[in-house]
Amino acid sequence: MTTRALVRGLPDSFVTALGQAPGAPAIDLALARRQHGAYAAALEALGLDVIALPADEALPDCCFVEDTAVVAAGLALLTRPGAPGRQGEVEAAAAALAPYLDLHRTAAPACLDGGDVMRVGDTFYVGRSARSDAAGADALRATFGPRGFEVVPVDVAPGQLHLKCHASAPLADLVVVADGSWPAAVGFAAGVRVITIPASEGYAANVVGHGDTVLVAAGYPVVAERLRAEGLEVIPLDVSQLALADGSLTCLSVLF
Ligand code: CIR
Repeated sequence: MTTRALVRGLPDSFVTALGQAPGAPAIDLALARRQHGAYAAALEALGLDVIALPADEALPDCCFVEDTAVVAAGLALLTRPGAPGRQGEVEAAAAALAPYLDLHRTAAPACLDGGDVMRVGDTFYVGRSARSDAAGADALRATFGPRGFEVVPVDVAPGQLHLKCHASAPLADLVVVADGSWPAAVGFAAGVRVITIPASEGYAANVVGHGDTVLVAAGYPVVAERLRAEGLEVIPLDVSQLALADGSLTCLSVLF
């Protein structure tokens, strides 16, 4: 079965994207675009069918398409992003996904960002964050519960944008978490392997898996080594300019 990846280009206004830390270097737009292009090319090289939406100048953060939809079991839950200025990103994703998936919507006033939703097998862990609330988790449950998914709320550490900033599930039975970022009380199903990586490499806990390959942020040797030890092929990608806008690897695509 073909796996598709929805991605979206970077507008010039990306230099004003949310999440830039005071005093951080300015975003190099040309480099950011090259890094984004390399990401899409890596997905293509893995055999994914990449659907690239054009950027919208009115939506500086539109490349972070993950936040607009949660996809599983032939359904897409279109989100209602917690940052009001990002809510306009959803319609283009809806139009792109409509030919393939049965669309559901997150009704106002609920808020949900895809970056707060981590699927591990048939469980969705959903962050309670500044962007996603209890009603957003309810929307997830209403959409996917009838398909047999469980929804487990997880408190996101203060100061952390999304649940998946420091965690991801590159395989249905493999989770990568940064030390100290995942509440000890929230466990995983039997059979799920958990790689805990040093907090100093926490940014790179966010990886994208496809088959036995993982895309990993370049420059994080412990994470790369731990994934290789799991038998995975590691493809390092430099995403330094996307990171300046609080973005990481999963944020840049919706895989379905
Ligand atoms: C934002 O603050 O919304 C964007 N600058 C970054 C979004 C990153 N998305 C993600 O982690 N899923």
